[in-house]
Amino acid sequence: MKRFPSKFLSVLLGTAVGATIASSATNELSKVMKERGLSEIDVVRAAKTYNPTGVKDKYVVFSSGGQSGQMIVYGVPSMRLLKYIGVFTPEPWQGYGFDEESKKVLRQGNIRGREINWGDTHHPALSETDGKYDGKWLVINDKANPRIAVIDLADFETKQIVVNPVFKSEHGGSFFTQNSEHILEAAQYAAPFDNNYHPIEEYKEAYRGGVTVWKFDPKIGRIKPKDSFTIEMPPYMQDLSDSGKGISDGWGFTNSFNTEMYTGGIEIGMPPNEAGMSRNDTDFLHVYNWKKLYELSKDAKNVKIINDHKVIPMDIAVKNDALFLIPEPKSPHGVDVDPTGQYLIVCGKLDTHASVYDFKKIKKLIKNKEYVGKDPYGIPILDMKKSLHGQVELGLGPLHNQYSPVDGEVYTSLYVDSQVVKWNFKKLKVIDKENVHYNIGHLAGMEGKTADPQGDYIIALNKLSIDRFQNVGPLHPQNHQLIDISGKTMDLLVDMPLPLGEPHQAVAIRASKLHPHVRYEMGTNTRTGEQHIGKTLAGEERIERDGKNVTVYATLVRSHINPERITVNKGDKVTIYMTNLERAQDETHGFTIDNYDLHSSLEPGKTATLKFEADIEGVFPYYCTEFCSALHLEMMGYLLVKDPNKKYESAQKLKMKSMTPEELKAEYDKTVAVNNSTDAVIQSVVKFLKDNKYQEHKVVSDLVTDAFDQYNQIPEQKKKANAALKEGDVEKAILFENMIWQLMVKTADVGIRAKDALVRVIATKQSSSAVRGETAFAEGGCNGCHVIGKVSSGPDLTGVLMRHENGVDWVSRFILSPESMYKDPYVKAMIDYFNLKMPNQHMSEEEVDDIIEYLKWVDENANLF
Ligand code: CUK
Ligand code: CUA
Repeated sequence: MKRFPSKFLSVLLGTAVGATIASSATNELSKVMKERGLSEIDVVRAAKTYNPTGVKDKYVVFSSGGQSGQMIVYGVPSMRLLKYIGVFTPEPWQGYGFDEESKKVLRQGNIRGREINWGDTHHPALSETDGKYDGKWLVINDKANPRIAVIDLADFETKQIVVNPVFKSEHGGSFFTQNSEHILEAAQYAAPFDNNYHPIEEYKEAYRGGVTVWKFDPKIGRIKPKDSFTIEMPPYMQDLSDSGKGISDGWGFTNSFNTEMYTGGIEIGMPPNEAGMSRNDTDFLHVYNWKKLYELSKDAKNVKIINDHKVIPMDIAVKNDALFLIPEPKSPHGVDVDPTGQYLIVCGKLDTHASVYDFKKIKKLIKNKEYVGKDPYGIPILDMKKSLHGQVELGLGPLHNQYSPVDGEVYTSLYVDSQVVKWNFKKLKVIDKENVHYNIGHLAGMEGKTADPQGDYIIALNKLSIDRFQNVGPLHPQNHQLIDISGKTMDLLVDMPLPLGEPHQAVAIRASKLHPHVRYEMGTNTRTGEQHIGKTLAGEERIERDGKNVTVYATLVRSHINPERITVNKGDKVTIYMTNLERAQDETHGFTIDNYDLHSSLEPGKTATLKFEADIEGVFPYYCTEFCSALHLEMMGYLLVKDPNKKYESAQKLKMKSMTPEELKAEYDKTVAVNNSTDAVIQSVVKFLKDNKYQEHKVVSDLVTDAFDQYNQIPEQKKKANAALKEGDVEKAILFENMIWQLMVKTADVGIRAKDALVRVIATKQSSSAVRGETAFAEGGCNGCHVIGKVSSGPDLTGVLMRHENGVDWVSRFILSPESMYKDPYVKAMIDYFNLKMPNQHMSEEEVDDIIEYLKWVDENANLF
């Protein structure tokens, strides 16, 4: 046997593992490494990110979807994609923007009456309690069309979009305050607050920047626009922001650029914006007391109403000591408050330094009214040097920061250098640098901007992916790189291409903090959380007509849509309420009508509405769009639209030969017999489940509940079958018996899943060798003839090791070289009985050892098969 030359494998495999197992795995591993050209460190990195099937991630990342106007959800450390969430953009899979309920949410994002169907999402934020993530709500901004959306983490659906009433673009959003009472949103490109024309020459007088302080109700997860206000600010281009926490709670911080108030004009021979907007050595950090301003905003005399929205003018804010400016190195980008709230780090794209401001110093200057001057709008300016804790040279193009659980440690992205730098902002010392691929923007730490950063990993959100992935054309995917920060120095583990827009920022939360539900209460309008007016239970399905308005109350359940025919007149206005009656997990049904540009996704318990005008005559199939069951294709019906002004000739009825009464009776008997034997199988599964106390295991008992949901519908169908039989309608009785069989199949389907799940929980744990053995058994095709627990085209292997003297030896020899044993009297008898010879599958010795381990495990749990 070949030995792997290095020691690291024994570390990898754990010292407790037996030598044989280790050496066989070692062999395999060294083969794979050679074939794929992997180094030892590659394998270690792979092991740090690999999730075996069924194993879940420790962290969940919510990434902005950039220009897709969506959100991207993925896991860390596996970097496996979990979901896209439709936010500012219609998303057909989720029915988002196609059913009435979600359309209502999407259309809240209309601006001045215009439908907007995309967004430039930048900064997601998770709701906080005491500065720590609570896993309840997620918000994200749209830079292009200044809006903020709220997503409910109970179901990962978008519930609200609010348009900023005064900004024309924004960027410094969205940032939750430490108890999610408010969300800060700063403008980007200064513009008039009203919606009128103002010549660019009046830039300084009529154009404005600002920060909107949205009121948020963390109990219901909605922004309250009426209770929100905007702080007017000079037409400096406000940029990223952060809200204070701990000792700076109540305060907000917003960077800016273009304090030059330059307005460009290449077309008239002026130098371009990029030159004029970066002329000054410093720009201004805005420091404001949003808490005080919020109280002030409640009094009408402190606010101007613009576009139906409260605005606190600059002079009111200044008069109340609630708005200040501090110089900061030119063209800054990120401002990030540390976990205690005392320090804020400002990074400038054009400065190699990070500037660490000390809020205690800032507060003292404010208290003593120690100003170095005022800006042209009368806002007091604090001394930069006296506000600073210090500055550190980090490298070229520092942008954004994420904190570590180690006191004073922070990670900063270097855009130009394409590096992540780890440094200490208290001691003002650089500790470590890690190269990443080209042009990192944000970086995402694990809860790295909360009061409770977790460390472990950091993700570099790179702008370019040149040469990293398979070329998919000139538009490249983004590249998120996972970095292990648990050691002394950083270690880049893996790249993940993100194929959906340019995500600027991502936030990561411990998976254990998320508790989304798997089903809705029956008849829920999921976008409002309320009972839906169209909620329809089994037996309540109907079609109502009121003049030209047709309302359909429909249900969906495996595997039919009720009703299955909807006939309307051309020109009718049709409303279809659909309720998914399923209680079983993951039993979503989709619903569409061909040619109508409609789609809905109905998760268990959800009610949604499709509305349309039946404006063209014809026959339109409708169907379920999720492959939900074996009879999914049959889950369909017809919308028939007829023209009331037309006469239709009925087609000649085709004369079909019908069955004789004897034939019908025979078919009926056969159907009933099949049902009876299917029921016997179900009963045996039920007995097994009961004998093994399935109720004690939540996963199993949930499945059993799902199974009985199906099974309990049988008596109703049986009644109908018997009634039909009594009336002499054997044809109909057969169809109802068939329905019973469908219900039985669905019951058995879940029931067997429950049985498997139960076996998995109660069986003894498989050794890693037995696990490999089971795989070898399957991959070698052994299960083609040998079904554990059953005689099929080969003998049952339960107990095989005990059937023969020196069973282990005997079985090993037989697998390795069956031909040599065909003459053995026992083997000969078996060959005669099954009329089949055990073939040589050319297994290796290791595989045979593993299979033996697997068979031992089978014997230990023989009672379960
Ligand atoms: S911004 Cu894109 S890299 Cu919008 Cu936060 Cu800095
Ligand atoms: Cu329901 Cu397919």
